[in-house]
Amino acid sequence: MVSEKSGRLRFWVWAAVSGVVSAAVFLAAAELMALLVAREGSPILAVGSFVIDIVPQPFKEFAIATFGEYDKIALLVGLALAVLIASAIAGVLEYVRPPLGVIALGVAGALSVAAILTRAGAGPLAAIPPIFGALAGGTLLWFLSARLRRWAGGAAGARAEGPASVDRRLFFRVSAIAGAAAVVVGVGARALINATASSITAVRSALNLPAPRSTVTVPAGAELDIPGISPLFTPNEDFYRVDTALTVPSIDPNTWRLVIDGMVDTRVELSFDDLVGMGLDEYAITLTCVSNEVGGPLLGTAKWHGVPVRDVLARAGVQSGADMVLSRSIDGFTASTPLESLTDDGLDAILAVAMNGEPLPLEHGFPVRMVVPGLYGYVSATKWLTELKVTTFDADEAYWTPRGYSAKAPIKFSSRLDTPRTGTPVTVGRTPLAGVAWAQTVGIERVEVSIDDGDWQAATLSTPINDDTWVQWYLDWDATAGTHYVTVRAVNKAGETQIEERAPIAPDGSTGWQRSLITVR
Ligand SMILES: Nc1nc2c(c(=O)[nH]1)N[C@H]1C(S)=C(S)[C@@H](COP(=O)(O)O)O[C@H]1N2
Ligand SMILES: [Mo]
Repeated sequence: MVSEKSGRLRFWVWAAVSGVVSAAVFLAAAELMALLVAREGSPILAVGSFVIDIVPQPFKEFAIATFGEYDKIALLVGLALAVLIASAIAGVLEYVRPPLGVIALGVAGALSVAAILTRAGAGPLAAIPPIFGALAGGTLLWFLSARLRRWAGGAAGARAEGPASVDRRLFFRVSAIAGAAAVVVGVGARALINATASSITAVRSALNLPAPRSTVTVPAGAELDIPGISPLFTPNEDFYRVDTALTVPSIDPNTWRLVIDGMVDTRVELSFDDLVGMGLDEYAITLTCVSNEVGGPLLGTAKWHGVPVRDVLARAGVQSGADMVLSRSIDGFTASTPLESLTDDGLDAILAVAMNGEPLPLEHGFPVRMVVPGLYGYVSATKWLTELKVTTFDADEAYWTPRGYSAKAPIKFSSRLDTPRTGTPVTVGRTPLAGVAWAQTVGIERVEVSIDDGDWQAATLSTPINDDTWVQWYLDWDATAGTHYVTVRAVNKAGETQIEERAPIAPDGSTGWQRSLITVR
């Protein structure tokens, strides 16, 4: 004999299951429609991107600090858990107080429509997937819940055969079929949507970029041979990635256009061939993220092939009064770059099409991105570039400006110890202390090391390629047993010493000297 209470609990569990199955059908139906009519109409991605855009800054920093480059996967897992719990509740609601559960699904559909239509580049068709999904999920929940209530009613009447068992069988059969169909259709539709990305991967592989007219000269002694030091050029697959894109945009270079507009004499539209036809040159530039903590990993150096932004802007003719270029990505991200950082003759601000000898990897902005020496990425390094709007800081605002970061952000020069690392003990004896230091556009004059807060010792520098790239440094150390503090600081070619005082990454970049605890045994 089951007690009446556990009997009732059983139906609540099945009610929760009916909610989860209906939500799965909602999402799968929406993915199918997204595949057929409007890719940007996927509720999962739109709601995820919406959350990325609205979560408060401290939470974002926490996510990056905790999950690192897996922050987006963490977000999707969190979102999936929230959907699971909410849909189970909707199932129970529909069971005890119909039509509250169906109404909840309708609200979820309406919120998805809002999240989708407020995203950059979403047409009205993009509302179809969530509406279709909500209709499919809502209908299923209504049906399953009605079967469940009749089955429960029949079971309470203690009839073994008859209508109750018909409802029970229908409930299970329809739940199982709908659940399985949702998984197959949802996963299949997502896979097909992702296949677009792989077709762009194929286009990228087949792309034959002309050789650059000039190449970077790497002087002898530019790269130190010390195990554990950052290589002079960061391989593309090891290059840090930071962006707000939940899925990597897939842009076909054959249909890509760059629009130069705003305060210009003539609005200009360039195709990929137009841009490449202007002639490519090679530039070595170190990119740095404002989110890089002292001693952190969020920077890298590459050889970029590209065209000076100044030449591209000249085609449109910049009008007087402008002081900023708002660069826009296909996904709506924008960066505000001071006009003079792009037009000054001595600065190599470029539109890059290649990174370390190959077309830009998709995650790094294929087919065209900006690279500006001396400015943090969020105010300059727009990936998947589609527009350069010549404007003013008074008139326009970039993505991160209302989110707690400065509109202008030159890189604060800094230095890092790469080896040895805290937590990786070294053996007693001679050990090189080594790392990198960067002061883009100014150059590094000197790197100094202090062991156990003793005198500052000058490290040996690698021969710099130019002032826009980092230099490597090392200092031979006679490591004695025990624990030691190693502190590093740089001096730039303007004679300034790296700022000692600690500052957080917001609003315009961290400062401080890296002080590492090294164990020797
Ligand atoms: N479209 C787009 N471009 C972007 C970003 C972004 O979020 N979206 N992030 C910027 C930031 S914060 C940095 S630090 C650099 C990082 O470039 P990477 O991912 O190629 O290293 O890209 C910049 N360009
Ligand atoms: Mo960044």
